[in-house]
Amino acid sequence: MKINDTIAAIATGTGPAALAMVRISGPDSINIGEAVFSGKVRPSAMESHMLHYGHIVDAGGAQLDEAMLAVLRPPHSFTAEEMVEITCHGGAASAGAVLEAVLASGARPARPGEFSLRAFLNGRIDLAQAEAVCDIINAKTGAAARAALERLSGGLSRKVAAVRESLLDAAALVESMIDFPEEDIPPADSRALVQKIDLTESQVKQLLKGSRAALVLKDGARVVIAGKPNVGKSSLFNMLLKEEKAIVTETPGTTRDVLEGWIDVRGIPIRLFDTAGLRDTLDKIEAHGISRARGKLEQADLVLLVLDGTAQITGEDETLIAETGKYARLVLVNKCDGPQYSNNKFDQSWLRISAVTEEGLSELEKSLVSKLTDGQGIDPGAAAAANARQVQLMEECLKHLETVKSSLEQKLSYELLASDLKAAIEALGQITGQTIGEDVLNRIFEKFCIGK
Ligand SMILES: Nc1nc2c(ncn2[C@@H]2O[C@H](COP(=O)(O)OP(=O)(O)OP(=O)(O)O)[C@@H](O)[C@H]2O)c(=O)[nH]1
Ligand SMILES: [Mg+2]
Repeated sequence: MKINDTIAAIATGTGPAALAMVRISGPDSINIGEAVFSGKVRPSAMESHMLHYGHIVDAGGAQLDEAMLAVLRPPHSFTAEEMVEITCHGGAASAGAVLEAVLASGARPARPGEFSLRAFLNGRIDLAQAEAVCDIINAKTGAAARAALERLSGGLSRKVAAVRESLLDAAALVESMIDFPEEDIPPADSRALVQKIDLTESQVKQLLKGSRAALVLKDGARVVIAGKPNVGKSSLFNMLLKEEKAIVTETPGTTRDVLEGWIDVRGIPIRLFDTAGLRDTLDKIEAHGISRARGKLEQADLVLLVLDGTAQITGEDETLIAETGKYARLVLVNKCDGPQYSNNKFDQSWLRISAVTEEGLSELEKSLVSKLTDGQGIDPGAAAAANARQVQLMEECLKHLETVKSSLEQKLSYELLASDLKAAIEALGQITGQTIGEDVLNRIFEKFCIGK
């Protein structure tokens, strides 16, 4: 991919804001800055990374906005190219007018993710780091942002590169064996090869093992509260949301529509749903709500089935306990603050909570994290595959390593082994982008936002 033009975009979000930024990257950046900026210092004479006050003007010299301009000289810029950043007033009109002036002076509108693509193509960051840039922008909790920042600073890339290096060593060893008959190969070399393959396999497995936690941190999870009417679903929803969003009354069948809200549970962004109590009903509106509730259950990453500990467990509860068994779920016995109905038989694993006194909240949070991460817990510093592409490539790498191992066991030819080893190395290379096609790159970067 050749880069020889200059791109520009508004890098900040839409809507009213104090400030906005227009970003320019490419060989004409400073020339364009000269054309649109009027201030004490000309952009071509500016020191790198220093802000200068002035005005943005159109081709006729009319002032469009007050602004600060910085020149970022290569290679010390985000794209490693010559860049200019103009900070102007926020809101659609001002930044739009500045961008128009920049485009009129010769820049081309940037495509989504094109600044990051250039940073990647110019070797400033690798592909896993570029993906992390996107993850930081989309992070919904502090822990998710920290995990993405760790990937941007190369946490995952370094691990992947180290494994790839080991495999390259193994490949060199195999190449050296190809020309020799089996009996001439020192047993120590064969052992070293097996050891290297085993070690890399366990390292890749480790990176995959943490992926469930990394993915849930990045993408969040859908958690649906369900149960029969009046067990305290909406009270639990409000408690977790820390807001009286749902109507709570002592009348069964209060909630009709599905309600939702975002919560942060120990770093995991959770989209929480409150639903209508599940029961047989002749009420047409309630029946609509119940069918919506069932629809939500189908899409849930985790179901919180709520029971009422102060009342006798009914056939309706039993049916729901059986029915929701097919989902990932936690069963919660609510109202543990009240007088408990003594003849109920509850499973040991069911959590006792109170949506009124918040008893059991900490246990509930702990169980939520554990369920959603397959018992891994959340560690923003841990390196792990953090998107479907990385997971797929690591799985591909493992598949090839398995073949290498079975070829070794069956004493098949080293040529065959070398080609599987190469495929494993290539899969890892695609994670960081060392070996990757243009079409794949375009597919990855088009998911980014404009200006990044
Ligand atoms: N003592 C006690 N009462 C609770 C608790 N949780 C809910 N309640 C009461 O139980 C009643 C029903 O609560 P809701 O939260 O509306 O129950 P729901 O499951 O959403 O009910 P529907 O929307 O009708 O399906 C209300 O009177 C609540 O105040 C709890 O933990 N302890
Ligand atoms: Mg309710």
